[in-house]
Amino acid sequence: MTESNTRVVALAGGVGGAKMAQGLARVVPGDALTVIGNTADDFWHHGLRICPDLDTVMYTLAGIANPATGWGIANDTHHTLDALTRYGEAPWFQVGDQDFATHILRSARLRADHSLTHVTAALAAALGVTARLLPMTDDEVATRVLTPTSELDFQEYFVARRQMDDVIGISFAGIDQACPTPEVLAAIAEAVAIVICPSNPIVSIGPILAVPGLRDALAAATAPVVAISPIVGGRALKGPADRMLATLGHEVSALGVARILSGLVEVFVLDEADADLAAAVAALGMRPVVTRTVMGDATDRARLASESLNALGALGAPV
Ligand code: FO1
Repeated sequence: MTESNTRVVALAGGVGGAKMAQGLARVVPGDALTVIGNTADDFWHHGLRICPDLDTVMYTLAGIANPATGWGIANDTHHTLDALTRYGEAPWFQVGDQDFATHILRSARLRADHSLTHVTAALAAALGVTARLLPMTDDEVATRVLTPTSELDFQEYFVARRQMDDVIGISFAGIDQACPTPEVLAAIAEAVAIVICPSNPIVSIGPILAVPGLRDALAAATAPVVAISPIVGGRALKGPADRMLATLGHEVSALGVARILSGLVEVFVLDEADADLAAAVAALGMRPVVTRTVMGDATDRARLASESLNALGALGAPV
């Protein structure tokens, strides 16, 4: 179906990134696909290190993600959360019992001085994931959300307060000291195609690009870059990206996303609903590709993946 030496790197956030990664995994065999995941949503909770975006991608690639939410594990139970609640803990962050196992093992191994890269690879392999899943960095980075009244931890904003606050600023604590891993740099250097998944450009792709050296590595890569818009018809398919773009002063459209990524991207994929923006995208120096970007089932995800890669000429023959 594809050339055996096709090495594809995808930058991904949570649910949208995971769907795209699943599509890519259908057309790029085994470890020829590397997914670099956002870790700035990660946090410590009940003494455990939780990595929501890495886990969302991992569970999706393993075929065990909860289809209703996109995150967590399908048919998981919540006995542990219920027991924690009995002890007086507020159950604002819904971790299922099987999901807890992931966080318990990851935390134990991190405390035993394994790197997040190493731990993630082991967990993903145990779940049968053949694509390589890499955290953007092994260092702790934390997205902080500035609202008109306070500064919030990311999950406090996203989950506990249900994204109700206006976001007037975003920062990534720890980012200046964070290093891209050798694995991330090697994957980018060796790639034949780089895909920026349809994830929130501010808080999912933003932190990945903010890791010192990572943007330069992408610019220096020989592989062309394709980005897929997470905004369709002026609205985010999932999550608060549209409202965030607005309150941070960006245009709330696929063109607004293209502007954020300009200088980094050769091909920009936008939805048929936004075909009228193609000329403005082209004026930014990117080749626009107009197609159906709303991903339904696995076949749909694979179609969008192969169209995106074909637009870069990354696949030997159309798939
Ligand atoms: N998102 C929610 O909206 N509510 C939750 O209770 C929740 C729990 C959760 C547990 C594990 C996990 O890996 C992800 C979880 N998410 C939850 C999703 C996640 O926090 C966000 O979607 C991402 O951080 C944004 O990409």
